[in-house]
Amino acid sequence: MKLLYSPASPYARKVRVLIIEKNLQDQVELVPVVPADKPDSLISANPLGRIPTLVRDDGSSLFDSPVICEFLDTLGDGTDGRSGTGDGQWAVKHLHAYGDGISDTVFTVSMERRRDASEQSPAYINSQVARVARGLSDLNHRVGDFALTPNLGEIAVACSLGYADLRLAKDLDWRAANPALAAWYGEICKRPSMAQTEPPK
Ligand SMILES: N[C@@H](CCC(=O)N[C@@H](CS)C(=O)NCC(=O)O)C(=O)O
Repeated sequence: MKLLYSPASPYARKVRVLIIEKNLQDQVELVPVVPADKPDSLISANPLGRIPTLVRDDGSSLFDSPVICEFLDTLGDGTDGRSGTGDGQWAVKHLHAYGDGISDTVFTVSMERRRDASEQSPAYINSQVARVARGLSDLNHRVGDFALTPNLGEIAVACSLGYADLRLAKDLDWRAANPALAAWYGEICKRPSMAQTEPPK
């Protein structure tokens, strides 16, 4: 299989973290692409031109990242609880969506800042930064339940924090405001899966 990805994408990072956590490196080749260039390899697999996109050995493709993660979690030794089971799966899916929602919000700020300066809206950027701050403050109260052998929800949150560091470092001192979340993140970043997928500065 091939995973089309870019090194800074928090969504692709989740998939890359999961691949390492589940020891699937031999089964998935990582192929870096630049979505803005609309390479044929990406557009033919995903007409929406977004990464991550997984191209399976039979040529079929899977996106977006939650679908890829749930598929990969069925491989290897089978599901090892990364997706949750029974009623517990809903808490995992919820946290996964929560982490992705934070990444989505950071991503909108990043996109807004790529527009011409005269077209950017500081009020819009401030409202998005405030949305991230509210989410992280709430997660700071929930983090006591988080594990260090991460499920898909915890992986999504960890990758969203890495993305906030990458794109909102000057806007948000989230560690000072959220010490419990910062402590958990500091520990989870020691895992090889997180250390090996750190986005480029
Ligand atoms: N919900 C999607 C989001 C994917 C996404 O927005 N990826 C960005 C990169 S971080 C992308 O491909 N952007 C290129 C574009 O939209 O043209 C997922 O979870 O896979």
